[in-house]
Amino acid sequence: MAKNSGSVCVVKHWQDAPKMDESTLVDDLTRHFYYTLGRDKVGESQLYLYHALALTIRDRLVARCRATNQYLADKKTRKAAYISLEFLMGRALSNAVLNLDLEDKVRDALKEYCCELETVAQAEHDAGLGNGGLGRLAACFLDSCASLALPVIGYGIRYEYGMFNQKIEQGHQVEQPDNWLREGHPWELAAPEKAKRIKFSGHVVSHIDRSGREHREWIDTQDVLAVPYDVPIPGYKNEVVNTLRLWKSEATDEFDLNEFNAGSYSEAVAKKNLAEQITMVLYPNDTSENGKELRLRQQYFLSSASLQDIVDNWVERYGPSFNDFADYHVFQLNDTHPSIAVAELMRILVDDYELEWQEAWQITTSTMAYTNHTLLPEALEKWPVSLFARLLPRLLEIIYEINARFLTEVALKWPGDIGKQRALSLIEEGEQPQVRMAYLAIVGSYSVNGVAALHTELLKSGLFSDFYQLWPEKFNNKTNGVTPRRWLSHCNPQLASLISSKIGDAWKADFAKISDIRRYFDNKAFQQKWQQVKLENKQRLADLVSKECGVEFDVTMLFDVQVKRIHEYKRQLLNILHVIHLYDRICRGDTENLVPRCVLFGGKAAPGYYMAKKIIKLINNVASVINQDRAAHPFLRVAFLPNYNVSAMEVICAATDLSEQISTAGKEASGTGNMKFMMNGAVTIGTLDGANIEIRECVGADNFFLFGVTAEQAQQIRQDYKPMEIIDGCIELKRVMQLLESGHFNLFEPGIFDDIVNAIKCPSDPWLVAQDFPSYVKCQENASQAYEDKEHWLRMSILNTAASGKFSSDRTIQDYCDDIWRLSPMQLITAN
Ligand code: 21N
Repeated sequence: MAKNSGSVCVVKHWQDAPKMDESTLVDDLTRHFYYTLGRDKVGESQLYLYHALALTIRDRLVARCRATNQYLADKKTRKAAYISLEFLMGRALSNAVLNLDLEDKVRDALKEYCCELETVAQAEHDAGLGNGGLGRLAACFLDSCASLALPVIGYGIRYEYGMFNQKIEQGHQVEQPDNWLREGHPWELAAPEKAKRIKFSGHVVSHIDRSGREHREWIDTQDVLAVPYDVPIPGYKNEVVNTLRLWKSEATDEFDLNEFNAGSYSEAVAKKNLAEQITMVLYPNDTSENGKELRLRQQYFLSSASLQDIVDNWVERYGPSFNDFADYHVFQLNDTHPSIAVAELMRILVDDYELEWQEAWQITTSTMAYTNHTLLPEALEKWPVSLFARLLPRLLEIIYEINARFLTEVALKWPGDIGKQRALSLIEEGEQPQVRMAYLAIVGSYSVNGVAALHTELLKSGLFSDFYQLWPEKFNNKTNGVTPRRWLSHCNPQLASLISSKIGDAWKADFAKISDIRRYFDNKAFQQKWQQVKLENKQRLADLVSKECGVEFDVTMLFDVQVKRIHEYKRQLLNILHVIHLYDRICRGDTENLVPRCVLFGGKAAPGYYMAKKIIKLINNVASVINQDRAAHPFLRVAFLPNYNVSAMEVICAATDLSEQISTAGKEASGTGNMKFMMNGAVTIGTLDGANIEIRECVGADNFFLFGVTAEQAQQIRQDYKPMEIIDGCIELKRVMQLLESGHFNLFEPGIFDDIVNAIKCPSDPWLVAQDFPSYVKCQENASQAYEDKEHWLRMSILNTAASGKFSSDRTIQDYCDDIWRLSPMQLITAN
């Protein structure tokens, strides 16, 4: 400490980043274990060793984080903020060790404690702050942004409870709270001094100043504090450490003070609860909007805190002048969830900084960019105007103003067409008028993107076609990707080192290079090793399935896997019908060319999604009948793995032979699990949907099992769909339906699958399960025959990995950067 001239004590700037050599790592690990954590016995539990190691690694991250922040403070650079209600991060330790290039040294250091890195790493709880693809995409994007040295900050919510834990009881899903912070979260650093104040409720008053300008003031609000918790995001071997800033809600002090003074202790506490509720729990609804007030509070809380953070930083450094603000900022909205940010930025600029509407709108519409993740109509967010009026009255006024100006533009484009104005209005009229959040996002953004080629085309021709006619230049595609560090290097270390032994390891930072492995697809010795790795990964998964489900998987059998959120459009039902068909063949003795399979399912149903929960129950009942049948044992095993999450996928995707991507064409925006499987050498059985189409283009039609109708055909077929005729015309499906209806899988639970049976037979089944069943069964037979030919399958497997270069999120982020963000990589001077 150096004494300042005054009474303030200034900490001398910490010069030396902690050393990266093994002996310093051991020292730090020991110091954290004994002193930071106050423990003295190793071995009792891996938890404290995990914490000590995490703190040791965190020290190294914090040092680099400071360097990155220093760079950004010294240099006026254009930055992006990725604003998302979800970040499905999974575990952080191994990822940090990998990206800091500390793996060998950490392994050696842990030897002093007789521990394996893998076992210690398993003590970490998954950070499950997301539902599915959208949240995991955000996590992959952060890894890629840091690895490409791009100045990108993530903004999200620090949910106290993340995605629920799923148990299976008597075949039913049971949800349990995910208290992921209970044992501490060593990766975060709170910054209470940077807390922001978020307004809710109250009302708006108007006053005219001396120059005749009207000022709107939002007053008598019930404020909540947003406290930032920063999580470091290390780039891959490049010294960059970016930040994920997660906001926690807290009560403001005046709440307590005022009410304490009035003597109402309990009222004060009750209000504290209301404030702290905002970030208490992640909504687990996945693709369907849920319309709860608390959810809108979360959305505004995140949007306002994040924008205030950026604007405050700007004003601190450059003063309240916004001339070139838009040159230095872009806000990427992860779906419509944070789209209230459009109106909030207007509020900040117009109300807080007194910009003219035109100027503020110019800034807003050159900084906001919106990503759409779904075409499902039930997922389109709408909020009742009445709720907005009560909770966010000033924002509703701003939305009305945006709408009025927008509708004059519509009237110019389509003169006299009142229908167009009604159709495009940000306000849906009706008994209960609603704010259309997607329209707000489109109107307020300079970029609107879909997440796979087909999806973007469908946005332009369907859902958003009027907007596309109005502003074709806004629309663009950014096909999703996943990070090859977590989804190959980390989760499949044996395959990674086999690949690197042939082509070096430059593919980890430049995944286009993975195609170099194609040269070896016909090489016998290489195929041998490839198969050996797959077998060992299959054994690792078999052990997990045995432990969690009590079902024995045989690694010589084909591993057929479908893991993802349970949803009718994803058609887990089609998959289980195929399983029932295989079982029927076994029962009939038709086993001559039956290729033995282990079929694995995993995924969570939204707690209120009745049909999805029925489907879980059906899968479990079918599994239990089949697994108990000795005749089926040599040919078929079926398991439902409870609590599918990021860490489970790390084991699963490395061990899969056949990846099930069987959504009704036109419904899955992209899919990203499909990419993780492909990277790890699984072959896809899939429809022409989402990114499957691009996967098939990359790997070649011969190395992809395609079935089912196209998105276009699906639309046609729905006009005059007759599932009963399909069932009558397909003996296999007829027998499957008979088995289902006979109660074979629910002998003691009569009627429980009636709704499923009826859904399949229903002419208005939007998912066309019966329609695609015959071609699916045929395609599965082709896959089985291909698997029988071991060499053929190995070639396909290698070719899939080799062709997966496009599906790195590094490529995706480079595309965002080139077309939307226009950021320059940071050039950090390396420390050690
Ligand atoms: C997915 F509960 N979209 S997960 C696509 F109200 N949307 O389905 C997938 F809070 N979630 O095809 C694509 O690969 C992936 O995004 C990445 O692009 C998802 C929406 C959602 C809606 C409501 C809620 C939560 C999430 C809730």
